[in-house]
Amino acid sequence: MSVDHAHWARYLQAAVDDRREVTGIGAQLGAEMSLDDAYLVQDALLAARLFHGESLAGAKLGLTSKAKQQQMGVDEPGYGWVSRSSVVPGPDAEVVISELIHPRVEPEFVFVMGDDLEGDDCTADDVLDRTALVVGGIEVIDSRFEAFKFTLPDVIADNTSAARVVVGTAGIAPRDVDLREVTCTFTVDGEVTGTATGEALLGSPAECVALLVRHLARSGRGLKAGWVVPAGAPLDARPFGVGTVATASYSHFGDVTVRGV
Ligand code: 0L1
Ligand code: MG
Repeated sequence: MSVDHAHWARYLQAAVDDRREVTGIGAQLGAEMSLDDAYLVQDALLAARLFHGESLAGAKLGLTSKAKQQQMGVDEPGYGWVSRSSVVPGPDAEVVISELIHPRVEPEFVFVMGDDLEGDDCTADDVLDRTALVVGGIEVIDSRFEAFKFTLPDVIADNTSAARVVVGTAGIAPRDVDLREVTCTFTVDGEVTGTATGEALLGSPAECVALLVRHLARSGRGLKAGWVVPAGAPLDARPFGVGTVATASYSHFGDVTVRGV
């Protein structure tokens, strides 16, 4: 099956620009896209955004916890890009809901890179060596697909539903604590949705970032010093609308709060 990557990138960008849900790509092709094709659609989407003046502030992982994989019915992580305009400084932030389609919020462990990092043999130790800080965050995801229903290739083409990411400031050096033991409690409108530790991210947040680096190495790319790298949500995502207040409280990174306005 031949996939027109630029066409599907325009299709997804139009959904972002018009703030409307669209039908899954695989459903329209009549067959599931390959993951390679999905990443090529994602690349075409990124290239168009860079052409129109966007810049990169990082890269991300999604679907790295069982909670997220079960919520979305997939069994592998996905990788995407963090654009500069999507980064919202925390720890207390507001996000304009009318700019989005049907957003959800989820807590994130965010790596702030101290040095460039690339290589198909990257390990969790390499990640810890090149990371300046790990901070708490909240990602606002906004699948462009109807009712957040998608296949893994669809969501990868859609840059893993990335929309906004609130990045906290109270971080710690990555070797000052075992990141697997950092706890996160997520509260939405006063209700605790759950508590999890970093271990929920495929056993190790640093190993998640190493997976991302090895993925980027397949196309000769890597992480850059100063980039932010959300490693994934240890808990499932919750609806986020006007008036919603979500707080992620981390044992070692303090609180990060986002309000929908
Ligand atoms: O960051 C994420 O885990 C999002 C991945 C895509 C799945 C979703 O939209 O929930
Ligand atoms: Mg996420």
